[in-house]
Amino acid sequence: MQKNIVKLICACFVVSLQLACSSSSVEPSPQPIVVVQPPVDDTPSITTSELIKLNQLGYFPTATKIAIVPAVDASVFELRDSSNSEIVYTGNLSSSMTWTLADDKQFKHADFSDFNRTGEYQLVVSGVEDSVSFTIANDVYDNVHDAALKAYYFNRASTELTQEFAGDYQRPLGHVDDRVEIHSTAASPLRPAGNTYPSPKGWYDAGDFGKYIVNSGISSYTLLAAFEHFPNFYNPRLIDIPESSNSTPDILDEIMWNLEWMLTMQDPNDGGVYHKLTTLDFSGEQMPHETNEQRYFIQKSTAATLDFAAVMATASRIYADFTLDYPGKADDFRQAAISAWQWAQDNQDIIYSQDGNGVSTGEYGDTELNDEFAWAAAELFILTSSESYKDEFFSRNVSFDDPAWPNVSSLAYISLLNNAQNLLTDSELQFVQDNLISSAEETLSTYTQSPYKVAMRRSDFVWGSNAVVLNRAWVMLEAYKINANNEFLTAAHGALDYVLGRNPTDFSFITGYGNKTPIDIHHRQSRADSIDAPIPGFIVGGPQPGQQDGCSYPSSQPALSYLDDWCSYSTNEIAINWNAPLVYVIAALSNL
Ligand code: G3I
Ligand code: 9MR
Repeated sequence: MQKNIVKLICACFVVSLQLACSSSSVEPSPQPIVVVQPPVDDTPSITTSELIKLNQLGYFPTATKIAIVPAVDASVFELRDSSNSEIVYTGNLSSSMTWTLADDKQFKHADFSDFNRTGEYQLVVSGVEDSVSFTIANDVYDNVHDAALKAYYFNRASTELTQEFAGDYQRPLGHVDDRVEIHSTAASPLRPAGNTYPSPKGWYDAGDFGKYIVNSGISSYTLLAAFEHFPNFYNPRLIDIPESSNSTPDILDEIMWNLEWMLTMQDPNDGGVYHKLTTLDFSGEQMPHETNEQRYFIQKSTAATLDFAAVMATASRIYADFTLDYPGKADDFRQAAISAWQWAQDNQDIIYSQDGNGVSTGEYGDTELNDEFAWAAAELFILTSSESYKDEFFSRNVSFDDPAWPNVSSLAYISLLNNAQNLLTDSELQFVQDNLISSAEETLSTYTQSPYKVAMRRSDFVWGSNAVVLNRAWVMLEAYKINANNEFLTAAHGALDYVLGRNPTDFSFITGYGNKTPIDIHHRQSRADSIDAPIPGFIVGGPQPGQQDGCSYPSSQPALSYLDDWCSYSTNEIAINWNAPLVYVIAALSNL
């Protein structure tokens, strides 16, 4: 106790010195007081087992930097240089607050936003274990960004992962997908049930080995948007994949692996697109090459066909600049998009449902297709400049909903804002901007009012909640492009801080990045290989109270209902549509 009092007096002295200094200066003080004196004793008695929650990787120098500190008696905090324990900054803790989505436990904020010197630091508060060591630097997220992108390579189907590119995670060739069977639900006169066709490549959807068009659609689009919006960031960027030596940016090589598969999901006879390519049931805890169940093309659907059309139209405009490595692809994508659109016009309401069809892999069922029509129309308008597609977009009159696999209206808005400003009338552009901004402002107000500084409401804690956090951040970043209000950037940054550790579970949710990260993820390769650590760079689904897997959770609270266990496929699986906004958000925060 005595030690704590000495420490507190010391810290208070520094705080008052700092206040005195800054109030006497005319200009705002650019840098806080530096005190070189080490504390008298740096092993305070710990009065709580709760940890300090902050971004375990760290922060950009100019970012808003808020840590969540359990509500101990202390009223001040210190930042110490990790290399020599020198106190480099002190500040006052906020008053106590609670978050109803996390058990109403009390906590305080430690805000060190105005400390912007690069280095390695720890946050120290009397009565709590010192925080993990974190970095303040401009390149603090470079490695996690590259790992999140490289994760797609690790989820490639139909290929061997060699030691050269996969290191310890090398694995033999699996899922060649050269003889995929037409399922009875997918039969047509020219492609009857039982016939087989090749459908190689693509990314495994998640921890399972299925390949699903709806989810591939939003995932591919989000990565394409990252490249299209930030080409200078991606042009020189290498992630060490087999195509790294060609002249195309690696991100586009990686996406091409999936686009080439998507093309094979279209029936060339009519333009319709199969909903998914999977086995009838999920496979066991096996490596890709150990599985041998028959895989099927399963039912054409309007949602899959429209998502396919949108992605193909987007890809056509982007790969038109990369004909050296990908000659003819932009034309193939364009044709594929147009014929898919045509099929959807003739088949406006073919919903995929697996009620009674004997298939139990992921459903990705969606009954509301206005947004899919609007998205495909917007991308085809951008590609062709044809007014009929524009009219279709506006006639669908879709509200702006945050990006998610069943809600793709926002993707149409985002493409129109980034690519069609010259093709729209002033009032059309205004309509598009207003819709995005009003949705973004609601999210911003959730952020502003959030005691945990994350723009999440109770209803946002669904399967894949971490991607909800990040997709909402993406919307903040699009809003910032329209209206350079720094609060949008701060809210987007808050989302990254949340998934990297400033959340009530104490986990950084990205495998291999942070001090406490998911180990036992629901990912078949990571489960079935003989390596303890999971493949790095994957973000897990995250907390949500549904607990659909029936595992034993530590809490039923929305933001605490998370389990780092293979059992927990509803919170601890990984998925391609969850990594994509992580990639986008880091790219955008690094460039805006
Ligand atoms: O549509 C309803 C909505 O009306 C309601 O308000 C809301 C309340 O929770 O639920 C909505 O349905 C949810 C649906 O996703 C759409 O968001 C379901 O409850 C929820 O269980 C469902 O979860 C999906 C899950 O598969 C189970 O089908 C996830 O979004 C989806 O990401 C996940 O995807 C799986 C694939 O099927 C298979 N591969 C792995 C992948 C990741 O786990
Ligand atoms: O492993 C499957 C996972 O990839 C899916 O996302 C999840 C939900 O569809 O289902 C998992 O498979 C489980 C199955 O649905 C029920 N039995 C247990 C399986 C996991 O061990």
